[in-house]
Amino acid sequence: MTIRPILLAPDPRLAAASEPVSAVNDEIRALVKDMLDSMYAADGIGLAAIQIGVPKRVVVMDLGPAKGTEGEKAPSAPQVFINPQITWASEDLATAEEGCLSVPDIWDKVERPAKVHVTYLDQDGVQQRLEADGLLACCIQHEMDHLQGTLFIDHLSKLKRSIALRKLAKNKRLKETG
Ligand code: K1U
Ligand code: ZN
Repeated sequence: MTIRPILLAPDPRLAAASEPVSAVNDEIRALVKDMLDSMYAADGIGLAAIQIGVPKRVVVMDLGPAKGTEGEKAPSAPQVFINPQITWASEDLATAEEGCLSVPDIWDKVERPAKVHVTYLDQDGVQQRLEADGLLACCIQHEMDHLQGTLFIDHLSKLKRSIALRKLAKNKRLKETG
């Protein structure tokens, strides 16, 4: 198991666009495994490759029910999206509370299309299609934003975003000084 450190805002690498994967090979499958290990270790439900410093268009998610013993979350329904593209987004919008492993301890409401259709490659390089609504639609759009260098706090008002960044900096200082 390889748990890689997760980049934290305002790391400039999180603001860069990621490159498409040219071939789904063992190197990409090893990246996917590290991403899943890192996501589960951080108690997340999604992760984009750039969050562990790899600027490739790869996303993992697991919205499965929490399993395991003593409150421990076990892997339940991992999903892997390579070169995902949104092919359709509904006009109707949904608002949901979002968090981000790269923006720890900050949650806020974000409005996005309620439903999306997504095409992507799976780990065997086979083209797949997903119709998503609810948390799945919210999470895949959040993760695909990462591939464009966008964080959920970029969807907030200027004031809310600067409050979030100040809170992040304060939390970082507190962690460093104990
Ligand atoms: O991109 C990320 O950093 C992952 C992010 C995904 C996400 C969450 C909520 C709405 C949209 C997208 C997270 O996983 S944040 C952590 C999280 O969801 C969580 C953590 C502990 C307990 C329960 C949930
Ligand atoms: Zn995120």
